[in-house]
Amino acid sequence: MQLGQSAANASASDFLQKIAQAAGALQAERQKKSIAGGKVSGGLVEIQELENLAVISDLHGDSKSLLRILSEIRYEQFLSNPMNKLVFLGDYVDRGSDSVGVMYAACHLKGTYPDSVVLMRGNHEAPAEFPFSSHDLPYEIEERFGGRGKVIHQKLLSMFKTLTLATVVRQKILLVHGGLPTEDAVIANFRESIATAQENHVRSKVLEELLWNDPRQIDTEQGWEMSRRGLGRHFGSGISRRWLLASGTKAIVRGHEPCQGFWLDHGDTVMTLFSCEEAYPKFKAAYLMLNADQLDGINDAGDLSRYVRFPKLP
Ligand SMILES: [Mn+2]
Repeated sequence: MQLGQSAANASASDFLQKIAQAAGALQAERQKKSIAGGKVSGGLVEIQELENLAVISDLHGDSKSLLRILSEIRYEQFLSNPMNKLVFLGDYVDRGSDSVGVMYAACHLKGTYPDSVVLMRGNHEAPAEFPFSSHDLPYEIEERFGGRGKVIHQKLLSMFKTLTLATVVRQKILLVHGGLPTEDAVIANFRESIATAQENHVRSKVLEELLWNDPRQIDTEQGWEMSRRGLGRHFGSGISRRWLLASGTKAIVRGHEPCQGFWLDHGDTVMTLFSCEEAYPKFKAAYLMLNADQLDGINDAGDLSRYVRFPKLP
């Protein structure tokens, strides 16, 4: 595919140009407070009107899986319609062999089709205050671009601050990278909490929880426990139910954990979706693809599972 070749041959200047275009598109939609068919409030995107929805989850530097999925959805045609939406759940980089290729493609898509593409933030695109591993992106950039690697990395870190933190699609689906924040006040005031999570990330846990939390069976009264990851929390089904009520949606879709393409939790209210294989050869890559009528028929994450697709091997 041409996009794959452009990414593979990109010079430092080419990559910087793609990053600048994506950053410009992200800033513009925040200033305008809108995207075709929906609105933008800081880190929160709410899409009301759309024709088709595709969701791609963690890629972790697996550009082959990304290009296969893009080719299956015939992305140039798909994204040329601003009412078709392609949402990325974050974790573009680290672990796989081609973080630069995946990041280049993601920036190209957002810069070229700003109304059709939602780029969400994963914990591998976290602010510098959160130490995490493995983080090989800076080394891959330096190896490929040498002396210009530092400025490329700086520009990426600054663009990461404006990636979307949660997406609500039509009173049906709530999309996050990791999971749902657990504090009562955050759930009660979820729009404002998500909209400002990046700006407040040092004094509040909302950003950390969105990027790191995992769904688990939890028996404690408070409905959550500390995560073994060292950052974030495990949230129980009570938290999931309260988020569905607060946001008026039917299903939560998140990435963050490898699985056989997808996995359901919390009585079919939460779907984990995963889109890479290279760094996780025991698991399968998958993506979601459905139209607005199919979306309107959804009553839980179990209903969504019939729209999970597994990209065919070449
Ligand atoms: Mn993750």
